[in-house]
Amino acid sequence: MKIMILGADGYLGWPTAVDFAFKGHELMLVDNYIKRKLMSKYKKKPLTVSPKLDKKTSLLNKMKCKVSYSNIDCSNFPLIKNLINNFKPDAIIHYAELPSAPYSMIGYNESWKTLQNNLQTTLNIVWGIKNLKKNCHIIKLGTMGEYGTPNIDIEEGWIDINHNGRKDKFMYPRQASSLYHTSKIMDTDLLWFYVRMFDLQVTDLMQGPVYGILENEFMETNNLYNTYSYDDIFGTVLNRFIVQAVNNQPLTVYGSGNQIRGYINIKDCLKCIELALENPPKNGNMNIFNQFTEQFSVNQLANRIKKALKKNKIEVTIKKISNPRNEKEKHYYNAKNNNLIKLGLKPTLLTDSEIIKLAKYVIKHKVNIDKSIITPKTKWV
Ligand code: USQ
Repeated sequence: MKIMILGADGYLGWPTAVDFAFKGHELMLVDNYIKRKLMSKYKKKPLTVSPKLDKKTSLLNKMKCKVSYSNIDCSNFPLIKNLINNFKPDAIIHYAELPSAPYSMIGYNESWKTLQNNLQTTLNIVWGIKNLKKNCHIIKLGTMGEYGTPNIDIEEGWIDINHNGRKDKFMYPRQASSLYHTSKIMDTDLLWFYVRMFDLQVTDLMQGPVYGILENEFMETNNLYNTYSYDDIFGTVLNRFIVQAVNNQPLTVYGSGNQIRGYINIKDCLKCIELALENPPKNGNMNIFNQFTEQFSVNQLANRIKKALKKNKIEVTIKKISNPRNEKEKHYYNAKNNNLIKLGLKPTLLTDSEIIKLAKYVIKHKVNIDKSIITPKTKWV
């Protein structure tokens, strides 16, 4: 297939590109390095820095993969429209969004940048493929955070409602707890509107926090690991906890630690993208899949890491700190995730050996850890 990957330099974009390139797809990778620029603006560094896409694509092409790249801003309509017109993709994987809840809560400029970048890019993709190719499947990364933490079970995208004796199917209610997550709700709405209006094919993947590093020979041999962030703005909880554990710092549990989320290993995340690609909806339909494999609280997560690393003689301490976020700390949480499993996903669970494997990767790069970028500084209110 001809596939465009938007946001191809990122934590998920780059491993997706490697995975699909070796599976024989023809790829157009797109990134304007906004995440690298923001990380440098806020003085944050990932655990390892990989080269930019020019170097990475030339290494892939040496392996007989068919990959090109373009350094453009997807929120610029003429640029993305031209690229789509020239490449004529069968599918677009849309990761080109600012993905950080803390970043979106820093202040007015950051909240606007998140909204502007994320929504404008989604809108541009819709209009970019509208006249060109109705059968271009848009696979969009959404988030479990769109649903928030409701006091009822979380369905996969849709819910049947009986009201005053009548019945209809609606999008499951959404109620996020950061501006970033709210931008993803708006994205979903935008796509669903255009699916109905323009007969598009869209899959929206409601993903929980991802963790890990893709184990891949090509990436390991050439030192082209995906960007593993552990700082307070761009790092997510599990990856942060592993760095803190390896660096002998206490795991920073926010508030009571009873916040429950659905987690997924990066390996499974790539498999989900592949399953979404192989199972497009019919035109005028939207697939919504919940993309996580297991759910647990922050406390359970911290304790699992502590227990697993003890086996490797790493003594982990856990410290509850005042929650910088405005989120429910005690809540019901029961989210469904049957769709991707029905399509063939075999979950990789967070076993002791997965934790130890990840810790070994972090130990290998321990000299790069910057202790000063871990403590949370952005407060929601
Ligand atoms: N948390 C801690 N300690 C930390 C960091 C986080 O207790 O050091 C807590 C947070 O308060 C929150 C939970 O862990 O309750 C998850 O936080 P996170 O930073 O791992 O994830 P979040 O900000 O929700 O966002 C991340 C990604 C985002 C993705 C989302 C999936 O940045 O792009 O959409 O995970 S989900 O959380 O399901 O919405």
